[in-house]
Amino acid sequence: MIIYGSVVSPFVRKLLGYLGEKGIAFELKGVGIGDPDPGFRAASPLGKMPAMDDDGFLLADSSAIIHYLEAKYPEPALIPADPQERGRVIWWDEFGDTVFAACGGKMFFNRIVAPRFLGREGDLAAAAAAEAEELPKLLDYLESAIPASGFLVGDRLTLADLAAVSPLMNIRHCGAAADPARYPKIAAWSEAILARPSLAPWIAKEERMMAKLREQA
Ligand SMILES: N[C@@H](CCC(=O)N[C@@H](CS)C(=O)NCC(=O)O)C(=O)O
Repeated sequence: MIIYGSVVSPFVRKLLGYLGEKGIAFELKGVGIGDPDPGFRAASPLGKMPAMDDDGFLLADSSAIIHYLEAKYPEPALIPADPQERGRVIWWDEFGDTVFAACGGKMFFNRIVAPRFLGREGDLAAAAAAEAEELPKLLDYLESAIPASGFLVGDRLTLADLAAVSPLMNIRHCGAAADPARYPKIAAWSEAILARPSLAPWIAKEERMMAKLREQA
């Protein structure tokens, strides 16, 4: 199976963690925004990452790919069968992919992607507004919702944890990591999820990339 994407995309990071937790073998083919790679363009009609080629079956969108894989490889279940748990997992997947990724994206795109990868100025006012006005509300909600189990849904890792933790990395790359004094539960939960063997090597790789970018600046 080929996965197209970049390790710094929140949607790709979520999928990489999912694949690792499921033990599904894959090859990551690195592509950037607007990449002309024909395999990527065929798999992703809108040119967005991630996209997948599973032995000729092409699919784009992190959640679409994950639902396909969950049906194909049911164990271990990362989308629970229990109706209430399933509903809450999908809630967190939406939270991660929509409001949280959008807020982190305004910060990460305008401060890092535009100037460093696309060679143009980012909208720094939009990044600052997202950090000042959107981020605190989202972090306050997340802090209030992390249960004592250390997992967002039930007492084991699910897609919920991968989806909600992923945009935090982009925010962290912008130097705006959640303050552990104000957000102790987010700090402990995110540290534990990001340290899992499914994610840790990818996180180390993207941190090396970010360090290199800072050196070049
Ligand atoms: N809902 C999609 C979002 C994918 C997405 O927006 N990916 C971004 C990178 S983080 C992208 O490829 N943007 C390029 C573009 O919009 O042209 C998913 O979950 O995969």
